[in-house]
Amino acid sequence: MRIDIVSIFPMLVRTVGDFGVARIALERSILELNFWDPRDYCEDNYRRVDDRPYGGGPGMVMQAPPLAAAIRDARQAGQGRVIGLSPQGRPLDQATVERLAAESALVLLAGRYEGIDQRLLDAEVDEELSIGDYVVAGGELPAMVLIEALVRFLPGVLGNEESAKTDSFSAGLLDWPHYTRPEKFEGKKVPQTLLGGNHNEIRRWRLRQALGQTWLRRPDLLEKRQLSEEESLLLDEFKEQLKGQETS
Ligand code: 9D3
Repeated sequence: MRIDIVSIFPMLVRTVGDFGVARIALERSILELNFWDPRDYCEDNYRRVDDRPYGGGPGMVMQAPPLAAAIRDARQAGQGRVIGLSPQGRPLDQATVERLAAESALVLLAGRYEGIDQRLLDAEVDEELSIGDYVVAGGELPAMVLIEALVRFLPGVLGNEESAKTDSFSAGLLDWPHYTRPEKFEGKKVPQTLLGGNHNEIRRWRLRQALGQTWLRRPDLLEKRQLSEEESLLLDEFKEQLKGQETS
């Protein structure tokens, strides 16, 4: 996948490729990152990309002309759809990540200041995405979040076939609890089921925990999801176990 990033802080966004899965993807040429700095497209000698908002008020607005020129070059070079990172965008979710990961190229637009001239957004941006209902200072970290999420779905990135399998087993649920050595830590033992070799019991334990933790912490996720007969039974077992713990 080729990703072209339009940002006044290319050095910030490029660090996403210095570590972890994105680094592996870059090394294997499964991922290519290209950068387009709107300041390189300024007409003035001060490399200005912002100006005061029409109508008044605090903060500055990113000007359309340098952004338009950078996006046009990025589009021409990469041929990708333009995704704008914005607090006004649709909240990013896993289904969107998987849909975008199937594209061969994307252009990501990361803004700074209070916002971007609306005429630029109307003319050049195909889709606007937010990473959640909280405020960060610009679109660069959201773009990096999207890149890391996308890379996990690119074919040939280490472990992604195995992860895809477990992800579909527990799709729409929170993870089950994980344990590794030592078997006893500060007096607390690893659940007995995980130490035995009964794979069906281990599978049922994990699914029961995933359903139970989701019910406790994110009931909104369960409402969106239809439970199978086995899943309903396992969730009931989790609730019964919880009652037992409360009275003991
Ligand atoms: C008071 C109005 N603010 C909008 C919520 C102004 C404003 C704050 C921060 C405008 C832009 C920004 C910079 N943020 C992003 O560009 C951004 C973002 C975010 O702040 N939260 C979640 N997702 C995203 S994607 C891009």
